[in-house]
Amino acid sequence: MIETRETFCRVCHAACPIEVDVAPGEVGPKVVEIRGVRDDPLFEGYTCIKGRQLPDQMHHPDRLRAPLRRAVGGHFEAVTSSEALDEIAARLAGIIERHGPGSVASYTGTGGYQNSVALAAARGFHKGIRSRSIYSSVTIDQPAKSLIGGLIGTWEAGFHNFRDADVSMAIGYNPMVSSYGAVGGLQGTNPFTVMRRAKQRGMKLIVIDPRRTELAAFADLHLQVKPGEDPALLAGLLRVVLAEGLHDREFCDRWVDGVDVLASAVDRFTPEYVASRAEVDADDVVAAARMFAAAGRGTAGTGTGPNMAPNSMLTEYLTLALNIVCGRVIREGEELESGLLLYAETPKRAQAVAPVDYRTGPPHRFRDLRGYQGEMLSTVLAEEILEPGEGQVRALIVNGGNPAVAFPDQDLTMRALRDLDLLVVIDHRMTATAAEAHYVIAPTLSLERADVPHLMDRWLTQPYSNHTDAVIEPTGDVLNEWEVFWGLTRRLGVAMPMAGGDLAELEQPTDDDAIDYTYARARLPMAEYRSAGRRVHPELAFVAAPAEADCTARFDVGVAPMMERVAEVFAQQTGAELVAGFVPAEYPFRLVSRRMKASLNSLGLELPGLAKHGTTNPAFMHPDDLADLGVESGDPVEISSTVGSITGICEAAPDVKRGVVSMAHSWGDGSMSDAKVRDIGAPTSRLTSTTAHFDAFTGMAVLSAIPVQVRPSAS
Ligand SMILES: Nc1nc2c(c(=O)[nH]1)N[C@H]1C(S)=C(S)[C@@H](COP(=O)(O)OP(=O)(O)OC[C@H]3O[C@@H](n4cnc5c(=O)[nH]c(N)nc54)[C@H](O)[C@@H]3O)O[C@H]1N2
Ligand SMILES: Nc1nc2c(c(=O)[nH]1)N[C@H]1C(S)=C(S)[C@@H](COP(=O)(O)OP(=O)(O)OC[C@H]3O[C@@H](n4cnc5c(=O)[nH]c(N)nc54)[C@H](O)[C@@H]3O)O[C@H]1N2
Ligand code: SF4
Ligand SMILES: [Mo]
Repeated sequence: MIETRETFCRVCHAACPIEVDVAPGEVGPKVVEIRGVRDDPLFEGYTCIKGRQLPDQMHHPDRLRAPLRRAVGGHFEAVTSSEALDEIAARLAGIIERHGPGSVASYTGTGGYQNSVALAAARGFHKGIRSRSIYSSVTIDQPAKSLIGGLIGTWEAGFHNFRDADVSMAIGYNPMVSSYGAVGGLQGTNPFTVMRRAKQRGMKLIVIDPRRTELAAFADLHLQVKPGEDPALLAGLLRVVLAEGLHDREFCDRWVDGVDVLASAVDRFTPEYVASRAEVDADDVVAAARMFAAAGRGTAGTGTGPNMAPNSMLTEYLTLALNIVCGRVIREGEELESGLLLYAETPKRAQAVAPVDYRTGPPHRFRDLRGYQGEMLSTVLAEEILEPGEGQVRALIVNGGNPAVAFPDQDLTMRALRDLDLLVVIDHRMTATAAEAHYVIAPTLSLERADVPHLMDRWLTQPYSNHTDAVIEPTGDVLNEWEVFWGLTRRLGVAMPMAGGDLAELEQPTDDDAIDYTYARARLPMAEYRSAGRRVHPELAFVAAPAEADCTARFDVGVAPMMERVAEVFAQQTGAELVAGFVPAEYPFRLVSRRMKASLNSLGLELPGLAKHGTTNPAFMHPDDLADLGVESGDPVEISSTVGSITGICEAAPDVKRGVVSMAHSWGDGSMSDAKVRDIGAPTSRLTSTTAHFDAFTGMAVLSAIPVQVRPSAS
């Protein structure tokens, strides 16, 4: 008998509501099929190919269903979870005694982020043992987004919504594949339909991307920018807007400092200069600026592409400056899209919040970098592991992540992982990182746990709740991520402070206890959130309140460090000059990052329904570039940066700009060899360096627009 239960997908952050058909199986209930929930007002039945593999993922024969321990001979042996946690706790206690609490680190990756309590549990554990060594993938994703308010300021009520935008400028993101978008509306929730409707109501779309992406196919104007030249292009757009007086003067007078400083800093970025530098048409630069400025509503926003390219903090700054000088903020009486139901309520007044120094986190031992917002930088973790001395990291708990292939600088990362006294990995797959571990803990997977859509809560276009119970009982000796951290704090005899109190005080907490403790300050109290089910709450829409009469806070679009950067950009021939060792004639290509439909970072190849779409991360290049190199689709090419080389399998792609290699990350393994590239791909992280190519503000390594050379490969 098949029973249908409702929940939401958690393969990626988008949280698409789904119906799950469950049938009795030999060892327990079995998920046989999933479908999108047609009548959902936001998602309208949308699912993607990854979500549709959930039945296979849940019941995969190779799925880890019990913990593993590295035995004396180096192989893995079975161990129960309570034995594993006993042994791990004992080893952590010894490490803390020898090296101090800061020597114990955790890294929460994309798999952890998909569980609404995993990062909070890791934070509670760190508080309990008094270790600040908390890391997550946020700091190798778009860290400029978290920090930029510290330079330019913010707006309490936020920037314009997508739902009534007249224009949207998308700089290096592709929601049609990634379900990610700088604006709500394109984050998950049926992006193709949402975009078609937006176009029907007359919204203009400007896309700035070196690839003619699935999003660019909808664009009124696509600027196929040379990778890494976004700062020059944005300076050029700002010049047109400011020189032609297209900005919102009234708004600027009341709320914005530095407009004249910015105007003179960008004055040299004429359309002709920008055109030659960014390899776009000068007329298109002018047209894009006018199209954006002429619209009454709508914003420009960036994605991972430019956030991973050189000068990412400057790109983010100039993008926000464009929104700010055009006054694209929510005004008094206007509605915000998301109800932010899971987060503590804060005022939403139509007023600026002045920039505050963000360099306040604990210092790293390297490169004058600091942690922020309660986390340390993943781009510095390998050095913190390898460098002896006070503060050295000796134990690492990987909470649903795969640093061996995802972290920048693969050589350094692999050395660091192998140098650890203790590596614990929580993952249902034997990944390249798990292969290095002392213990691998088998987690429950999404359909086996209660959850809330905590990432989407920020981006949903209406106040929307969707708590889910587990839809099937797990089989095997599997633990929810919170249980790992709770089990360790209990054994170590320390507290596990979370928003709702000390979870370690509870004798047998449930998933829902962990949720209650994590979201104790939720605007819609968790008991109500839970009983509301999947529902829109129009009555909870935020309406921007009036500004305080005496509010003196202002944006600053002309801060000195950023204006200096603008001058530096002008002094360079190309953004690639920021990459140490760059020589123009030797590195004529730029390798850019991209997402692919049938994988989620390193996840996917193990599932037949995804692997049939390809078992390698092709090096997509323009057909004319392939012809010039004398290679064809399917041929191996050697791709070398200033720090390393990989073998890629090239594939002709007319949608890729000439001179560009477009390639997905987190493929391959930790062997540092690409002998199996056709079967498992190759990690582009080997072409990157955390120490030589990074943004001084965020510590972000250059992971896109990487200068490379491409040669036919002998192998
Ligand atoms: N060169 C280059 N490098 C990049 C990027 C790039 O564009 N270019 N992108 C960067 C970005 S944006 C990110 S976010 C990082 C990704 O970095 P990571 O998040 O470290 O990498 P993933 O491969 O997503 O690892 C997630 C792991 O979680 C596991 N997992 C899935 N579901 C669950 C679960 O329910 N529980 C547990 N415990 N585990 C689960 C998966 O099996 C997988 O091994 O990579 C970064 N690195
Ligand atoms: N299917 C799928 N979905 C995913 C993921 C996945 O691996 N697969 N990963 C998830 C994760 S971890 C994240 S962080 C989000 C990311 O979500 P997005 O930011 O939307 O990621 P991408 O789809 O890679 O889009 C980045 C775009 O930037 C462009 N680009 C690269 N370099 C430059 C540059 O220098 N300048 C400009 N202007 N553009 C550039 C690329 O061509 C690409 O089209 O996606 C998430 N969703
Ligand atoms: S977009 Fe993300 S949440 Fe939605 S079905 Fe695909 S993997 Fe699942
Ligand atoms: Mo990411």
